[in-house]
Amino acid sequence: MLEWLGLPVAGSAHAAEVDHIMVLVHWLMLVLFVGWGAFFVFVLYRFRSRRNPKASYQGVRGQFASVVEVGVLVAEIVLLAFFSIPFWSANVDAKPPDGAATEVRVVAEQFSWNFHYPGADGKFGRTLISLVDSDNPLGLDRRDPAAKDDITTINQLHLPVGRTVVIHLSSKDVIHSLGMAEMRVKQDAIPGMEIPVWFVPNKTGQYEIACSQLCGIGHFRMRGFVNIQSDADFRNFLAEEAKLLAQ
Ligand SMILES: [Cu+2]
Repeated sequence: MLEWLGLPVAGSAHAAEVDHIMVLVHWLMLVLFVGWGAFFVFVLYRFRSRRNPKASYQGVRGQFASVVEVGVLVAEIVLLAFFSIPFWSANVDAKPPDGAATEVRVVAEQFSWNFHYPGADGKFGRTLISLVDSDNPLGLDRRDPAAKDDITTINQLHLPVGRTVVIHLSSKDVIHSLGMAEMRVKQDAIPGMEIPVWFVPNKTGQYEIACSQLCGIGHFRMRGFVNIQSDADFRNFLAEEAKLLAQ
């Protein structure tokens, strides 16, 4: 089944588990599709007007339909209770503590992705709405000592491979959604909220970031890239950005 789904490369540590749940859901849906489809065709034939000139107001008799309904319900409860909920608590709720991972702020806006790295001091500098303009889309206040070494990029997210990443996701305007199919990550960005998203990328390469909520007229061009790099390449990227900043 997994090969038939045509999923993108599995690029994060939890990807296999997501794919497994997707396979199970698709099996259930396939059985339902074939089952209900066959039942529909049967009903068309069995209750054709030639054989039933007068409509039956009683409809189907017998317990078969209820038994099938209960079977579907049980399958759905099993999927939820034994797969989805344990997955959620292990991979979404169990966020690693701040400071134990590579941290990035991701701020969505119509129609681009702003990335904010804390720099060498590991502290995110202050941001102010009053400082937001086209040169400073995050409104970063460089007078704040913690902001002096902060690195910002637009539409290019760089992350080291094999290390836990914690993204602090928010939005400047409307609801967007950070969709990184290869990372098996999708999380809405909601103005006024900072939502943590964490994962461990495990394949180097460049992958697409697509906004996954229709967020306005330019939604189609709200496209970024996540670059999963070796440790050395990631450190080079930070060093180069720091050099640009110093100039
Ligand atoms: Cu968007």
